[in-house]
Parts: sequence; structure tokens; C-alpha cells
Amino acid sequence: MKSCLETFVDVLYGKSLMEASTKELYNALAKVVVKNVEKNWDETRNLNNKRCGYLSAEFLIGRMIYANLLNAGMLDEAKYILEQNNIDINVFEEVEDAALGNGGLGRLAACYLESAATENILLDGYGLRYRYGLFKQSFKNGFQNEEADDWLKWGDPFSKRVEDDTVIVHFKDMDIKAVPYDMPVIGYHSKVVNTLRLWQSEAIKEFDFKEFDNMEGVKTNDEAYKAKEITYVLYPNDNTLEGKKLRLRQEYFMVSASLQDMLKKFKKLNLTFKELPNYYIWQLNDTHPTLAIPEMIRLLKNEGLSFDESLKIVRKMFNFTNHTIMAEALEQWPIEMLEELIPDVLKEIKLIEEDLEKNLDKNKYFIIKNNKVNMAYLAIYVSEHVNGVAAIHTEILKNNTFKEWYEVYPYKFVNVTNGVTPRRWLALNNESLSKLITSRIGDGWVKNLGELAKLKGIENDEEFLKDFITSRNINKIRLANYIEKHEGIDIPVNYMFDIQIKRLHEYKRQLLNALSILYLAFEIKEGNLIDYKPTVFIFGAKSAPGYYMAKQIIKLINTIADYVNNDSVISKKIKVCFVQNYNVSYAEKLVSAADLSEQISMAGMEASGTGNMKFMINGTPTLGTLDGANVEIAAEAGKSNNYIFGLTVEEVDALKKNYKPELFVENNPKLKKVLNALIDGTLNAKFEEIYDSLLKGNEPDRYLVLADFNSYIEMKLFANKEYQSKEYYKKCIVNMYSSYRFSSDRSIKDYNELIWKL
Ligand code: 26Q
Repeated sequence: MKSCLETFVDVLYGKSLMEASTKELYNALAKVVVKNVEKNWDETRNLNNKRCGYLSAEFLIGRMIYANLLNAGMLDEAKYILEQNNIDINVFEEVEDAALGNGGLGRLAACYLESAATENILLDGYGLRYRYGLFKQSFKNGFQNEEADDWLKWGDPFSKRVEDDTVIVHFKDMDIKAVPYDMPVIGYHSKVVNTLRLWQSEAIKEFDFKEFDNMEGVKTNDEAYKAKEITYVLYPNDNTLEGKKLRLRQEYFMVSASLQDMLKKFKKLNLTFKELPNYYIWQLNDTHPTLAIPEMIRLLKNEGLSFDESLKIVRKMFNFTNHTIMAEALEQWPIEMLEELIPDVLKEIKLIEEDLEKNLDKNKYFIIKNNKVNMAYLAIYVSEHVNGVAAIHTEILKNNTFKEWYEVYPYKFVNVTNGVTPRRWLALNNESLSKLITSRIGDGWVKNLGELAKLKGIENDEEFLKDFITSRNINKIRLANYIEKHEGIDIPVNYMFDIQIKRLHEYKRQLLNALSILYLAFEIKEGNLIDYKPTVFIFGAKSAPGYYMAKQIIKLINTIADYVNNDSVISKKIKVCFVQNYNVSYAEKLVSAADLSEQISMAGMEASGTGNMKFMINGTPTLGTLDGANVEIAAEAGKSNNYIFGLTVEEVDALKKNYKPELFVENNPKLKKVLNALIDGTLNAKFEEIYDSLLKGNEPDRYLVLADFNSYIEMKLFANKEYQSKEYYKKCIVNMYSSYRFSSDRSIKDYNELIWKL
């Protein structure tokens, strides 16, 4: 490999390793990795076994260089060669993340591809190659500021443009070229190398200067612009639908290109179309790619099949994963918009609706209603399986969200609890803990996280306990240095690190955390918290640019941070830090250094959560509600090894029937004081809208922040008390070795056994 890297740097840039820039080294090293897996990649591609395509508008792959080196078995060698040239492999931390996703759903897709390759399962990713990924966030006067994410400025050395596989996607107003860029998906020490194929939109006819002067030219150039626009930027919404025409274009573009690609390969096999479901099936990552269903029917009819024959085949080809029950996220596209962009696809949707009316009571079941297409119902009606992403979430789908569908199709509904890859989320992000684990049980856990169970009981081993604490402290020092450098905030490493990192959303209740910090601040000021272990509250979160309330909450937390950090009494006990531009790479550092994992959504709202799993694997207890996968985390590690508080789903439902938030404030002067601080000038800014959202309007305090406030404070103080004893670290260790269920290797095996049957 040594000569290989040197050759690449020389051939590509005419330089020695020491002369090369970080960008050049990065590109050359990535090329060496790709070359190394080329043979396995070709062999995987040429297999004719049944496959699944993971069809997703988002793949939040983050920084790929370390993960690919580790998985290809080249990490140690790369470190060594670079070191010999006086280069620290950490220089690649400058390389920006590929943020082709928003949050949980996109990161899950990335973990699943990695796990499938590791398990030698033939799962390909199909998506969009956005020119700009999720915006870069900075704070200006405490407010979120967004800038374009030019991720390609580092090059894209893992991708190959495959001109020969270009396809044409047809819209009513124009035809557009879809050009695939392929990335190898390298599993950990495995033979299978899968493909992540991302489509880029381009004009069939490039910009034409000659024709620029006449009317014809204006039209051509307008089309060139409109074509490129489709994959120009990722929609920055998480758990909310924005019903924009361009978004619909993106979805159809992705779906049509992917299916045409699959069909082209299938036709080379000279089989009958009936065999298609034995050759290729699709997992729909939420409803975003649901147009694949009518599009597949359209394509089969183009091959000469009837609608009925086509539908019969298509019914065996699709499975649908739901990721949210939030009403504002459920996709419904206006008929007019479909008519305007893709009338041929709309025709097939209408025929599916007619088929539905033959089979089901049309007063109760529909796909089209009020001139809108309900994408979830379309997906459920035709899919073979529908799954939720955590046990409690699947139950809610069956009993509430899709109740009537569960009544007619009980056999379609299955649960597959989410997972995260232990390569990126333990082996790579937490070197000190990884070394400690390996020193006791060997390194088999990297491929099979279940081996961590061998550590059962080790929380009582004094030496292990001591080493565990040391490893945590190493990570905390590293994080504190990083935060000092990037945020300019000094974080004492002997403080407890209490961390909430996730997209900013009212249902995730960052506001509850913020209010609890104000409560603590006032208690400290009044001299009431003598035994409180000093704590730093760390936040990381992006808000959708158009989500007003979420942006107000960011400003509030930054305002509280100023208030707390600049008060000489309060800051001796607590500090607050909201890191900027929270992303996958930041998460890797935060997760390994956390003492407490905040997972405090209103019960019933967070489908699963996956950040909660990342913390658990790294040995951090959860301060959380019984929501999403928190329920299963508490079950696996033991409820008493986590800090569970708040209303349950049933209690939320009951309380919501007649909720009066004032009742929770009236007899609670401390809470009253906290709320008043939002509007009375205690802080440097006023937050009337936040205050009003809790106490006024037709649905005050929609997410029951005030109802859960007391039990949250109580549990937070209890966690703080325990943190001062060994009991706390024992809980950390039990969480860590109980985390097998939350490996995405397990999730992928569940998908394969319950759904794909590859
Ligand atoms: C839809 C239409 C137009 C524009 C944007 C969107 C859109 C984009 C992203 C709608 C929703 C999303 C993302 C949803 C999401 O990330 N859900 C999360 O999925 C995780 C993985 O299953 C779960 O762990 C989280 O609980 C869930 O919130």
C-alpha cells in the first residue's frame, strides 16, 4: 500500500506525500481504497442473486475516509505510512461531511448500507446526488444563520460517474438526463461491496451560446437551468412536509431513474417479468419514494403487460417503512401538481385507486381524497410489508395512525427496531473505550456486537471501572479542546457532560431542557443546590430554515447560555454550550464524551430515535421518557440503569383530552418564575411567542412541557446525585454491554428475515 499511495499522489499531483496538501492526500488515499476493493465490488455487481434497493431521498453518510479505511482493513497501515512522512491521520478531520440528509432517517439509511455490506447482504442504495447538502449553521447574535454546504469542494474521490448508465426521465414539460455516481459500500472485513448509486440531473442539451440570441435559445437555456435545478439542493426539512413542486420533481426523478436502471439490468437476463420480484425488490424509506409504485406499473405496461398483470408483480416488489406519526410530515400531493408534472404516473395512481374500490369499502379506504394523493395509503395498499421503526411506534401505527389498514391487512405490519453501526459509533468514535473492551474480550465485538455480553458483571471489577472512567475522561478532554477551538467556550472537564443533540423540533422538547436549566440557575442563585455536581449542558441542533418557533428556541438557549456563563455564582455550578453546525462528525465526538443522554420527547412522538442508541453503545445512561426506542433501551439495560421520567403514551392520551397547562403552573412558584423569565427582562431578550405557545392559543403547550416539568427536574437531580458515586459508572457499563439489540447489523438481519428474504 505504501508504494500505492505514493504512486497515486505522484501520478495525480506530481508530488511526494510530504509535499501534498491535505485535499490531495485525501483524494489519493481514497482512490487507493477504491482500487483495493475494486475486485470485490465488480464481483458483487456481477452476482445475479436477488437484491434489494434501499430507495431514499437521503443518505447522511458523513465523512467516509476513516470508515472505509477501517472496513477495508487498511486503517492501521494508512496511519503508519502517513506517520512515516510526519503526517497525522487526523488531518482528514478537516474534510467536510457529505451531509446528503437531514437527520435520523438519512443517517439510518447510511448505517443500513454499511451493515448490509458487513453481513454480506445484497442491498444497494439509490438516491440523489445533491450539489448542496444540508446547510452549514452558524450563530449570529444567538440566531441561526444558514450557508450553502459546498461539500464537493473536497472532491468526491469515492464516487465514479457512470456515463454509460445514464437514463432519461420524462416530465410533461421536459426530458432530463439522470447520470449515476456510484460509491462502493464497504462492509467491515466482508467480501460483499455494495453500491450507493446517486443520480445527478443534467440537461440533455447543454447550454448553447450560439442559440442564446434567438427565442429557441432562450428556451433551451431555460431548460438547461431547470434540469440542473432538480438535484441542486437537499430540502432542509425534518419531520415536516413542504409541498413544493421542485420537491415532487426530485422524488419522481429519483424513482424513475432507479427503476429504469433496475429494469435495464433485468432485461439482460431474458427472464419473464413474473420473475422480477425474485430478482429485485425495494425498501421505501418513508413515503418520499412512493411514486416508485405507479412508476413501476407504468414501466411494465410499456413492456406490454396489462395493468392487472403489472399490479400483481408490483405487489411483490415493494415494502414501506414509516418514520413518523407527525401529521404535518405525512405526504399528500395535490392532483393538479401531479397532472402538471407527471400525468402518465397520475393515470396509474387513479387505476390503483379504482382497484382499491373493487377490493375495499371506499367510504373507509382511499388513496385520493380532496384532490390529494395520500402517499402513505398508496404505499400501504400496494406494499407487501409495512414497518415501524421501534416496538412502541409500530404499535401506534397499528392502533392509531393506520388502524383501519391494520384491520384489513394485519399480516402486512411488522416491527423492525432501528439500529446504528458499531463501527462508526464505537470502534471509530471511541478509541479509548474500544481498546479497553478489546483488552478484555478481543475484537470480535466489532463484527458481532453481541459479544459485549461477555462483559456481563464486569461493572463490579474495580480495575475495569477505573479504566472505564479513564477512557471517558480522555474523550471529555478531547471534546473540550475541540469545543474550545470551534466555539470559543471553555468547558471544565470535571463537570458532568449532559448532552442533547438532534434536530430542533418542538416535539423533541429542547425547550423542556432549556427551562430546567433556568430552574437550576435560579436554585443555585438562591443557594439551594449545595450538593449539586457541576454540569455543562451541551446542545447541538439545526432548525429547518422556515421553522419560526424552532429558531426562537435556538435563540432562547443561546440567551440562557449567556446568562448562565456570565454569572459568577451560577457558572461555578453550571455552564451551557450550544455548538454550531452539529453534524455527523460532531456527533461522533459528542457521543463518546457524554455523561448523560437527553431523550426527552413527549411520549408517542419520537418514532424511534437513533442518537439514544449511539449514547447507549458508548456507555451513557439515558435521561428520557418512555418514547420510541428508549422503551427498548430501558428494557435491555434495565430501567433502573437509566433515568426514566414523565408521562407514558397512555397518560399523554388521557391528559390531552382536557389539558390545562395553567394547572401545572399555579401551585408551582418555581416554575412560574422560570416562565416569567421568558418575558420579564431577566434575560437579555424576550420570548413572548414561546411563552404564549405554552399558555395561550387553542392548543397551549402542545407537547406537554409543563406537565412533565416536575418529574423531569426530579430525575435530572437524581442523575446528578448518582453521578457523584460509583453507582453511576456501573450503570454506564451495564448500558454498554447490553446494547447488542441496537446494532444496525441486527436490524438488517431482521429486515432480511421478516421482509426481504434474500
Ligand atoms: C418530506 C417532504 C418534503 C420535504 C421534506 C420531507 C421530509 C424529510 C425528512 C420529511 C421527513 C423527514 C425525516 C424524518 C425523520 O428523520 N424521521 C426520524 O427517523 C428516524 C429513523 O427512523 C427515527 O429514529 C426518528 O424518530 C424519526 O423522527
